[in-house]
Amino acid sequence: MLDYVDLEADLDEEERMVRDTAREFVESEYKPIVGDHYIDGTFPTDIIPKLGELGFYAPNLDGYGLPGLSETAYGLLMQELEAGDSGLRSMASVQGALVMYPIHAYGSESQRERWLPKLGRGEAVGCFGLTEPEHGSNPAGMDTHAEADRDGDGYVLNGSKTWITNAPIADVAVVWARDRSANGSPVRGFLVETDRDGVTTNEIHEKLSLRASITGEISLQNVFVPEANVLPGVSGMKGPLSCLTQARYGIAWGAVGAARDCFETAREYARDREQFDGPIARFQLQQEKLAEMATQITTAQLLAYRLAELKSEGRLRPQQVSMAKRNNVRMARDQSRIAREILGGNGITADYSPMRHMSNMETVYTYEGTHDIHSLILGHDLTGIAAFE
Ligand code: TGC
Ligand code: FAD
Repeated sequence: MLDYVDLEADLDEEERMVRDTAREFVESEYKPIVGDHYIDGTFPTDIIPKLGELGFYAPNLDGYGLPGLSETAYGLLMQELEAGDSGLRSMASVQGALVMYPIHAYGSESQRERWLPKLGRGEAVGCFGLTEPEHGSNPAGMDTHAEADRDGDGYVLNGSKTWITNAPIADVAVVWARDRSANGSPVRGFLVETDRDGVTTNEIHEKLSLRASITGEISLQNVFVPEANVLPGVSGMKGPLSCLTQARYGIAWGAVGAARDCFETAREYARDREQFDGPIARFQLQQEKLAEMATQITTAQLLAYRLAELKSEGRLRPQQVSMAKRNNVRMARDQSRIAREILGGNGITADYSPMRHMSNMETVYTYEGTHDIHSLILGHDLTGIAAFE
């Protein structure tokens, strides 16, 4: 596997073990089935507990049965899962970074005890409801709101969320809503069990990207949740945005995995495929493509490794994560297309991964903050002038 500047040399035993376990799972159990799931537009839900058994949900958190692995180990895990498919990494990202992280960081003790062990084992599935039909890049404009219940023992939620990964199969949704009963209507996080009266989730079927992942809507109509279901530790947009930083970190690593899988597929194909009486890998035009891919992947990998160092030292800034998400996903989007080119006609089939990765990258380029939004976050950081509006 491509590791051009020998980053492996700096990994400890535990990090190698996590990487190898994930790689082995992806190669032997996931790659053989992903093509069919992609064509059918399904996710293999039977592997959800298996991913839990392997410790793939939030392994960088500790307590509640979670191992507290290093940020590098977590990044390597995301890299290996996305080498399989962005839908597989999404499953782990949403469960770990967007559902378990806020419960761990902002939840009450009883919320943590109730949900973290089950979510960690894959016995329950969570989803993260931030985006709304009219509020995507600007979630602060959200319409979903909570009013104090008349009896004063909870809240009534109304609103709708869309493009929510795993909503149709989730047991619990972390729903971000404006608390109209508090001064200034701050955004709060609510743990909403999906079997509550008034909750409906519909699947979005017409996707041409991230097909091996379940995506849906959440409709909330006069849904009562008790006070005990509110995340007590955070108020304001910092709540959801801090979760996004965790997930974007995983995506910065994951995109490298998808691009690496495209590179390895293209390299092998170029060596095997013969035209004009020899392998196409002997043509300078093809070698230039492989050289550029390897260089782009390696530089993206270096950025991801540096983020891990900063994160483990507690010095990582969200803007640095934006730079890596923006750069590494654009890299994977561009390089997956080049890999597809090297595969010729075969490259458009589900027998090979590059076109699937290329199509997935349209989603990854868009979710967790579009490429444009990350440009603006960086522009703001670099100039001190916000250009969002
Ligand atoms: P702003 O006024 O800038 O900040 C509000 C408060 O939040 C803090 N903050 C952050 N904290 C941690 N991480 C971040 N990335 C943070 N960004 C901001 C900030 O310091 C402030 O704190 P405080 O204490 O002063 O209150 O917030 P804003 O509402 O103006 O945000 C602007 C903007 C455009 C950057 C933000 O809205 C944004 O990032 N928009 C993009 C939306 C987005 O990424 N949506 C993703 C939805 S989830 C998803 O896509 C899951 S895909 C899952 C999968 O399948 O993998
Ligand atoms: P819009 O915000 O409408 O943007 C449309 C275009 O306008 C984009 O090109 C954007 O870059 C540009 N634009 C917007 N604002 C500006 C600006 N200020 N300056 C310049 N250009 C701008 N969300 C969740 O909450 N939970 C999930 O689990 C989840 N999973 C997803 C899964 C999939 C498959 C997809 C596709 C999306 C998912 N999302 C999820 C939603 C995702 O985060 C949003 O799609 C994303 O934030 C963009 O919002 P939007 O689609 O409404 O686009």
